[in-house]
Amino acid sequence: VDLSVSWLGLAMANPLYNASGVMCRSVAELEQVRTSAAAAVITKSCTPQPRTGNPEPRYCATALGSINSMGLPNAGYPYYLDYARSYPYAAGKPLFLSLSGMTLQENLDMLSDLAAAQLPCLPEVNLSCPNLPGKPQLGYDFQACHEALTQMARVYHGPFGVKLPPYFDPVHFARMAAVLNAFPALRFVTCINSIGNGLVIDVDRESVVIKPKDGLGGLGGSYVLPTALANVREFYRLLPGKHVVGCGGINSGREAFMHILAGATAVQIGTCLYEEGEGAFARILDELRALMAHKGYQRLDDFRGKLKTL
Ligand code: RRO
Repeated sequence: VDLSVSWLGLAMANPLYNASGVMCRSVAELEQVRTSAAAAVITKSCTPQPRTGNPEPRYCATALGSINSMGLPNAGYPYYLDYARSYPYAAGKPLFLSLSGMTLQENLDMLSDLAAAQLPCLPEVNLSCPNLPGKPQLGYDFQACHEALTQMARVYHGPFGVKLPPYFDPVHFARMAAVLNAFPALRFVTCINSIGNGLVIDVDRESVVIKPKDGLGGLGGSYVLPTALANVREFYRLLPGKHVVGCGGINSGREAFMHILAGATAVQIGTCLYEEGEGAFARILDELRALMAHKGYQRLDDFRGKLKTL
């Protein structure tokens, strides 16, 4: 069984890497991912200046997934740029840099600087952080997304991608796809960020479980799998010629298979990686390989995007 993926001129030994935000804030964490069975690495979303993020507790795992309101804690764009400058690209694990400016101007500043640096890493611009008090998710404002992408494409001419929030309505899928299809340099979309502003309740304590926003936070893990799959499948159909990266609810080879069947080129692991550690990559790969062998598939192209309807 051959798990390799080649896309955007990049070669990956397999389709798995970390979801931005998990195991990727410090160089030590990034190196944990890079030296694992993951086939690529993405950094924590960054802002021009370092941020400490929201007050703790700000992440909690449950039986079905996780809730977080981290608030974009990060070491600052220059820290991740330094990592990207010294990254061993020749070792064959592509590097993605997640950018999440607090304003359009901050994204433009980071993208201009990254363009000047001429590095082989690819930006994934985060249009979907749900956890900044008072700030709506850009991905839910189609006109603002069109304006932001127009200005970003003016300062950054290379291939890039965006991290999208989950959408829940066919009209919204179509409207966002129309925006994204206007930008040929936009080569991939990552679906999905966490489902924003859920509320997890602890019955024993009769309390919320995270401190920021009186307990509201982004949901990840098994809670979000069907929503993630719907977003992957819909954007796979609506964005011909672009790649969809699947993220949301992958705990085993089975969910990785589902994302790829729905059309994902590659897949990211978030909550499961946070809870299990980097050993999750090798385990999920073993399971995916076994499932493919059982079905008689030799490579990912044999089933990618081939989800049947009734
Ligand atoms: O840091 C966060 O609170 C965070 C971000 Br930027 C994001 O994009 N998604 C998420 O679940 N948490």
